Parts: sequence; structure tokens; C-alpha cells
Amino acid sequence: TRIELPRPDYTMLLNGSKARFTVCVEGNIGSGKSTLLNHFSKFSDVQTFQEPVQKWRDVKGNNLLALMYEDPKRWAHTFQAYVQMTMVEQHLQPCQAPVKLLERSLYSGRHCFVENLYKSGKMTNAEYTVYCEWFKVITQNLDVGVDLIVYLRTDPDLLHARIKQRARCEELTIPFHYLSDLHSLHEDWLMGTTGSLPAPVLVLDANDTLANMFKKFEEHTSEILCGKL
Ligand code: DCP
Repeated sequence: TRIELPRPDYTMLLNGSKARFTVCVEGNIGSGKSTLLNHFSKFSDVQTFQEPVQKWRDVKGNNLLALMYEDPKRWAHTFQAYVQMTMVEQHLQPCQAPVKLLERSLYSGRHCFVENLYKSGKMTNAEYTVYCEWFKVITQNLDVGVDLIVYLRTDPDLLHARIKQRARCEELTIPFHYLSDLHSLHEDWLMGTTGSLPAPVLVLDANDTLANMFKKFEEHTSEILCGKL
């Protein structure tokens, strides 16, 4: 007689995560990702992982985010390489709750920000290639395990105003065309022309007041937390 051994839980082995459902929140700069994360952090079944912007601002005393905006040709690759590393850390963070809710993912760095920086001549072909090779090695060897992407779809005009209002000092020089180029790349990636999606996408129109956004989050709770699309 054959003894059936219990199947190892490969997800546990690969990323130490107990989450049964992993959701990444995507959307352009200022689209309200942190607001969504804050809302769902109140649920006991959810553990949220905010993007580590603070880490990017202080890499042993170096503000890489500021350097990238001040002199992108010199710093874009260094910054994006570091963001990629911190995103791997986020994906690997053990999660004690059934639902792991992440702000952004490895994928938006690759398909939106880096694509944009390369296309606009801020990254050389060599830098772009090294970044993409790293991305390939990581995604082919690591079970990132994304189950759902929530896309906060927002008009770049509205974002430009919001970014000015929130006045994060590094972002004050962001021109409108930077946001509209990033918007197009989010659209290409998440609305389906590049064919490189790691999971299904729930699209939420985020051109709305804060109060209406909270209503939308409530209406879509079961889709966001259980993937009932
Ligand atoms: N950023 C970048 N490259 C990445 C990720 C982020 O250049 N791969 C930059 C863009 C912003 C800052 O980092 O200046 C934070 O951007 P996000 O859009 O990720 O986060 P926000 O704080 O804008 O999110 P939201 O306002 O939606 O909560």
C-alpha cells in the first residue's frame, strides 16, 4: 500500500506568506492607493503593506526619490533598481492574515515606470536591459503569487492638481506630460494591450470625491477581499 504524504505548502516555502489571497493596488501617482489600503487595514482578515516611500528617501542618508526627480538621467536606474529590491521584500513579507493587500507590485515598476523612463531617454539601453534581466530572474524564480489587481483609474489632469495640493517636496516639479505618459502605460498594461498581466484586474473609477471612493470600496469589498469578480 502507498502512503500518501501530505503535500508541502509551496507558497509557505517560497515566500513564508500565510495569505490565501494576495491583492495589489495599482494606479498612477496620487490616485489614492494609500487611502484604499488605510480603509481595508481596519479589517481583521486583512494585512496591508504600504509602499516603502520612506525607505527610498533615506538610503543611508541618500534621498533616491529626490535624486531621481532632480537628475533622472543619472539616477533613474539606481532608484528603480532599489524600488525593485524593496518590492521583492514586500512580496516576501510574511502575512499573518488571510488577505495580503499590497500597494503596487514588482510589475508596475517594470511595465509603467521603467518603460516610461527608458522611452523618454532617461535610462540607457544598457541600464534598461540590466533592470529587465533582474526582473525576469525574479519573476521566473519567485512565487510572487498575485491573485487580483485593483486598478484605481484616474485622469492625469486630476492627478496633477492632487499632487500639487499634497505638495510632497520631491514631486513638485512633476510636469503634466509625465503623468499622462504614465497614465497611458498603466492603461496599456492594465486595460489589456500588453498581455503581461499576472492576475485579473478590478477597475475602479477613481475620479471621485473621497466620500464616494469610500462608498465604492464598501460596494466592492467582497471582490477586493475574495476575488469575486
Ligand atoms: N515611483 C517611481 N517609480 C516606481 C514607483 C514609484 O518613480 N517604480 C515614484 C512616483 C512617486 C512616488 O514614487 O513620486 C510614490 O508613487 P506612488 O504612485 O507609488 O505612490 P503615491 O504615494 O503617489 O500613491 P497614492 O497617492 O495613490 O496613495
